[in-house]
Amino acid sequence: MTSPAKTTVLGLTDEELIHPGNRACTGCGLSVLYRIGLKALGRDCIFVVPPSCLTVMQGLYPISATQMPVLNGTFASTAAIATGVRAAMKRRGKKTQVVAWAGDGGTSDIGIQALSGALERNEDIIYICYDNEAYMNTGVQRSGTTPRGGLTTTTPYTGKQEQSKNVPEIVAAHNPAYVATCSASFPLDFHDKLLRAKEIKGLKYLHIQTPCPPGWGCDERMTIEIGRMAVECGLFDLYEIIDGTKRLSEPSERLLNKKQLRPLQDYLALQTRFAALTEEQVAGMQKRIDERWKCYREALKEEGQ
Ligand SMILES: Cc1ncc(C[n+]2csc(CCOP(=O)(O)OP(=O)(O)O)c2C)c(N)n1
Ligand code: SF4
Ligand SMILES: [Mg+2]
Repeated sequence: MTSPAKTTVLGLTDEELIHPGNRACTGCGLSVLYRIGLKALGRDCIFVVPPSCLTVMQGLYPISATQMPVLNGTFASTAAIATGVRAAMKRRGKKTQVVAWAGDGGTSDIGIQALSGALERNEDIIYICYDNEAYMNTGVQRSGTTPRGGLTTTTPYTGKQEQSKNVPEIVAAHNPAYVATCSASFPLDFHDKLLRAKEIKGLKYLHIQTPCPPGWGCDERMTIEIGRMAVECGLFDLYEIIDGTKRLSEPSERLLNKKQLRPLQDYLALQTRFAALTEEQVAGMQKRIDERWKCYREALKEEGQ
């Protein structure tokens, strides 16, 4: 497969679809994503957003940070509402993109049944999950995607005990039209994945790791660096699945040529949420990452690349 076209910073449209000034915290990864994501989506779309930091960022009526229509729904029903809005648009003969944009709590936990239903029906919507790995808007409670060992306000002092849910893989098991993982630290990669998603019929799912300084206990100026580290350590893999074929995206693909990945400890050390991890736990996490990347390399060898 040839590499897809890449947008550079200079190639982004000058048009801003969010107003200057919003209620996001300083250093919020979501605010970067949202600004760049809207540039890819363009004006002809309607957002469906459940309770989350995004609702706060967008503002309460009549104050709004977004120039496009936004429908705020209940926590459990984002994908179901988006289904209905898309059906209404179709009835009116409109191509308007319907974009469900939810947090990890709203996706991996309470919204998962509505998402699973929409996936099964292969609804013609874009579903974006920005994953800041906890319920941030309500004070950093653990979610289904909080990493094991991570501290939140509702985990024991030893950190979360359970393995996190791999939502993109759960979604991929439904065989939708398009699945992609993205990072707030690679906004142009996200931008171009959205451009591709817009051209595909059926359900398109994008899952974005999104650093959150107050929730992760990191320096506000480190947002982009920390998200980059997650990718460079091989912890968070960027990929696309189109027609059932998985392909690593360039920031992750380039790791295949590296003899050694950046140590996971570099990433963990910058965040107080990982303060409870023991040396053995970190070593176990590092081992799992190394094994996964060994599998990627072996699969590539088998393909003869
Ligand atoms: C049924 C229901 N339960 C709880 C809430 C309270 N609530 C609002 S936002 C939120 C957290 C959402 O977390 P997530 O989806 O991860 O988005 P984030 O806040 O991290 O952006 C919660 C628990 C609610 N609005 N509705
Ligand atoms: S709590 Fe985190 S995700 Fe929410 S607005 Fe602040 S930085 Fe962004
Ligand atoms: Mg969240």
